[in-house]
Amino acid sequence: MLDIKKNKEKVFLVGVIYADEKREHYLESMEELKQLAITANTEIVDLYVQSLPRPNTATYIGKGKIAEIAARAKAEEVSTLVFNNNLSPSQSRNISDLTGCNVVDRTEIILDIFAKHARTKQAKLQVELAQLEYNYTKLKNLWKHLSRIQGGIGFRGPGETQIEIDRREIRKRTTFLKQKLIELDRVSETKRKNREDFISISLVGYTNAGKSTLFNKLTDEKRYVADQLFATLDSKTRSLKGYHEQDIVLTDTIGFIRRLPHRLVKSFHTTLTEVVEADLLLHVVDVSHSNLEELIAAVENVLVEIGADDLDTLMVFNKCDLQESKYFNFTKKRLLSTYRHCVFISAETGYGLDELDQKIAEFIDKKGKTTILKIPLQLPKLISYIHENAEVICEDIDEVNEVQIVEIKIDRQILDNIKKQIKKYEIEKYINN
Ligand SMILES: Nc1nc2c(ncn2[C@@H]2O[C@H](COP(=O)(O)OP(=O)(O)OP(=O)(O)O)[C@@H](O)[C@H]2O)c(=O)[nH]1
Ligand SMILES: [Mg+2]
Repeated sequence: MLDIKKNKEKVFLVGVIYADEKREHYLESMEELKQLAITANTEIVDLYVQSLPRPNTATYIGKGKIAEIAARAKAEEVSTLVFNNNLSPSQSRNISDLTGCNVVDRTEIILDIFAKHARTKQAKLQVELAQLEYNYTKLKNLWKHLSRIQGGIGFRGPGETQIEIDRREIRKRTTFLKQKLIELDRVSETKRKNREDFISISLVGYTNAGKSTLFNKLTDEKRYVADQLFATLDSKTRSLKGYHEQDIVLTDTIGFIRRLPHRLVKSFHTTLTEVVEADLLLHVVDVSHSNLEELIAAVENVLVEIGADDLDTLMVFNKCDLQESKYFNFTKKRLLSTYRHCVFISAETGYGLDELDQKIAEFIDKKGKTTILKIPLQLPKLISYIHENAEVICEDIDEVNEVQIVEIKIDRQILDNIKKQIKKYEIEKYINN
């Protein structure tokens, strides 16, 4: 029989606890790195955690620790070190030289999982874009580093020239991928348009919270569900079963994680559009997680980043079946006092789904026909146009994000035109960025 374990890459996980960091907090993030490494199909041989006032500039962890790891790696045939933080290009290179191992940082392992899990054309392009952009940043830093050491005016070493060529190639490919994604986005936009008279609900939440399980339960789909991180990388929309069938569509999409690389969020912009344009978000939370507030905060941060933080949100506390009843009552009480709109369910057993259904129905009944828009301040004519053509309920200026937020009642067709203008502006900004 084939021993699958033998084919797995053997790895050590490595992390640093800084002086100002809580140990418990850090260990949890190491636990998450463990999950990432398992999802990436590696065999974890051991974990190394070092307490340091600050990371070592040259080797990230101490030289002594590096020597210890190098010896163990050789003895145990470990080929890769996975770091719980992002490393500078010179740190990666130094560690690799000293240990003879491949060095992978947190962003790279996330990108590796994304690459393995990408199924649709769109997801594949999005992952490639994120990988290129991450490599580009690394090359840029490496280039800076080389020019600092080799320094002399007019000096152009062969390494430097190669990096210049790589950078140009990466830039070319990046522009190509962005264009392709915009083309695919047009197709998705047409699909979204056909659904415009529907009320749209999107599932958001930390990876592994149970979004796809709930999606399958509420629709007739059989999406891939797995006890691993980032099982879902694309989005899918289906109409909701039962009572609201004609009116509501539900979208399942990619899960979030703490310290999700910013570039990844940007690359997944087309997939995440479904989230931004939803009428209601169902924020699915794994209630059995020991530190769920932090997971909620991580998701909220990404929602801010993609501009979906002001949408109506219902907190859906899932996996209630995993909680022992005495703790569950305590947790429930605490969460009820913090979150006004919440419901407790188990997507697996069906517990609480009637209540969820009822909350969704209440939301639909309540939802008037007003729309909230964020208009870039750079589009003053569009703002005047809105004043002339819509009934403005209220408005405010968000100076930090340079947008005017308006709540309006408006004709559907005019709203479409306005959205198109905003989209066009955002795409141009995105390509030029
Ligand atoms: N016990 C229990 N397990 C659940 C429940 N809901 C989901 N799970 C399990 O949790 C794991 C993750 O479920 P998914 O539905 O794939 O989670 P997801 O949020 O879509 O995850 P990503 O797509 O990776 O972001 C699977 O093993 C599910 O079987 C639940 O209510 N109770
Ligand atoms: Mg999923």
